[in-house]
Amino acid sequence: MNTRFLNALNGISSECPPIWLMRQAGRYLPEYLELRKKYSFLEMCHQPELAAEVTLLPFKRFDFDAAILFSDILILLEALGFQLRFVDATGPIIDNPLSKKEEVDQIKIPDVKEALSFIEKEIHLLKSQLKVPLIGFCGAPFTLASYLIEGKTSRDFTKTKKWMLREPETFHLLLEKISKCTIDYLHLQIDAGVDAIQIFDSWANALSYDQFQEFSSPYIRKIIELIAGRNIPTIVFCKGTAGFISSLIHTGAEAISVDWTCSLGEMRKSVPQHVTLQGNLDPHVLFASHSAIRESVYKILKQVDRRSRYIFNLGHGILPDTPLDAVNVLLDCVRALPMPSS
Ligand code: 1CP
Repeated sequence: MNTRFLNALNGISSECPPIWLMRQAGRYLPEYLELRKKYSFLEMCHQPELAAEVTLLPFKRFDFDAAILFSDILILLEALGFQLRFVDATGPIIDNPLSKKEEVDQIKIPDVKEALSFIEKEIHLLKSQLKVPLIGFCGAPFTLASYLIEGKTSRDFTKTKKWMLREPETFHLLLEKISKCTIDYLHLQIDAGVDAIQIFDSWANALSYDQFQEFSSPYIRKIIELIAGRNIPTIVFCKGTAGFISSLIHTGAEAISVDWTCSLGEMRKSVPQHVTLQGNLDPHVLFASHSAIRESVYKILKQVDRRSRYIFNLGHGILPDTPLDAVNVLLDCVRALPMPSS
C-alpha cells in the first residue's frame, strides 16, 4: 500500500508530497467519455461495478497517491427523496426542489444502508483492488441545501439566500436534516473501508463571513465531531478558503484544501502546524505551456514544507479538455527530487 497520502494527513514525513486531483476520474479522460457514450452519469453512479471501474480509470495513465470514490455529492439528495437528473451541458437538475417550509418538515431521514447500498458495494470492490488509499466524500450541508432550493447550479444563489435570510429557522432545520443523513452516510462509507473523507463546500463563497459562521461551518464541525471516533482523517474543501480560514481551522478537520485564489504560504502561516494543507494550483494553469505549468507548481511547492503535512492538488476540480500530458508534467514536477532552484 502506498502510504504517502495518509502520512501527509497523519504528520509523518515523506520524501515528496502525495498528489491526487479533485475530479480525477471525470470528463478530461477519453476513457471516461467513451463509457459515457454507453451509460448516463447516474447509471454509472448507481452501478457499483461501473463506478468502481471509473474510479480506477485514471490509474491506467497516472500514478496518483490516492483514489476518490466515483459518485457525486448530489447522490445523497436522491436518498432524501429528491428526483435528480444530469443534463448534458446544463448539469444537475432537481425536479422537485424545495419551495415551502412544509416540504422541509416532510423530509424523512432514510435508512442509508438500504438507500445507498450501491456505494457500500462500490467501496468493497475498490478496496480489494486498490494499492492507494481511497477517499470517500460528501457535500457540506450548505452546498447541498443550495441545490435543493435552486434546483440546479446557480450563479447568485438568490433563492437560497432569500430563504436563509427570511426563514432562518426553516433553513437551519434543513441543514440539520442534511447533516444527520450525511453523518449516517459517512459512517456507511467508513464501515465499508474508505481511508479518508473529504467534505466539499463548493458554494460557500456565496456566503458572507457571518453567514458562513452561522449557516455552514457549525454543520461541518458537527459532522467531523460525530465521525471523529472512527479515526479516519477528514479534509475540508471550501471555495473562499482565505476569508473563512479561522472557522475552517475550528471545524477540527485534519486537513484544509485551499482554493486557488489564496497564497498557500499565507495560509500555512495562519493554519496551525498540526493541520495539513492541500492544494492549490489553478486548474486552468494546466492549459498553459509546460514551462508555465512547471513554474506555477514550483512556486506553490516553495511555499510549504513539501515533506510534511502537505498534499499537492488543484484549487478546484480538473476541467474537461485538460491536456493529458499536462497531468504528467504535474506529476513529474511534484515528485522532482531535488526541486529545481529556478
Ligand atoms: O474524480 C471524480 O470525478 C470523483 C467523483 C466526483 C466528485 C467528488 C464527481 C463526479 N463529482 C464530485 C463532487 C461534486 N459534484 C461537487 C463538489 C466538488 C466540486 O466543487 O467540484 C459538486 C459541486 C458537484 C455537483 C455537480 N456534479 C455538477 C455541478 C457543478 C459543476 O462542477 O459543474 C456537475 C456538472 C456534476 C456532474 C459530475 N460529477 C462527477 C462527474 C464526473 C460529473 C460529470 C458528469 C458527466 O457529464 O459525465
